[in-house]
Amino acid sequence: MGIVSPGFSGRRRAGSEQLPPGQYLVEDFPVLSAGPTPQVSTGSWELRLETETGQVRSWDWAAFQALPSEEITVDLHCVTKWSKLGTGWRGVPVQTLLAGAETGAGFALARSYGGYTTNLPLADLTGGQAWVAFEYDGAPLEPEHGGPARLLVPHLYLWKSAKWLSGIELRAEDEPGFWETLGYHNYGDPWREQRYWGD
Ligand SMILES: Nc1nc2c(c(=O)[nH]1)N[C@H]1C(S)=C(S)[C@@H](COP(=O)(O)O)O[C@H]1N2
Ligand SMILES: [Mo]
Repeated sequence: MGIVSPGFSGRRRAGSEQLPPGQYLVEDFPVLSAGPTPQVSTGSWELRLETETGQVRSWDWAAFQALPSEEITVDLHCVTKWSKLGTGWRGVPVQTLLAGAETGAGFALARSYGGYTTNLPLADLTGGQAWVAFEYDGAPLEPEHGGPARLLVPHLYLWKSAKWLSGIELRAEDEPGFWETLGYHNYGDPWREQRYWGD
């Protein structure tokens, strides 16, 4: 077991390379949800981090808001082929939530209010490439886009960015989440066009 430490940081691309293969640009912000929007009030909101040995930490809204957050501008790429460039968010780096957590886990499962799940390597949540975002475009994140707070992992297809985030479980073994079980790629790198199983 070790302490989670900062790793590599996300790739940066410029100019004509901004759109991954097979994607088209949108100017609006589509809403894609597999079910109804859960109504989660900040008064009852809780974010839970559980390690593979069962250690649990949790933050209520006030404790979460007291964490250092940062403004980020990132591109979004949905597996249904729309991309939106230069979106502005405020969020707490996942690295900050993990700081000091004793874990040797290689994987994480994000859980949402409403039951949605998605899996990813823990390394993709650290090193300044993933946030728990609670503002979009300078305003509180709207419920339809995942408010009060959502995971934001912009270097992977957007289904990995769990809306209405309720928890992150650190795991020794990988376990496919909602869309991954239904045939979406286990990793989902838009630059390698990893949309579905076998891509
Ligand atoms: N909890 C939850 N998170 C989710 C989803 C969902 O259905 N439920 N859909 C995913 C998919 S497929 C996409 S493309 C993005 C869409 O985010 P948006 O609605 O803010 O555009 O959310 C992702 N996160
Ligand atoms: Mo999606």
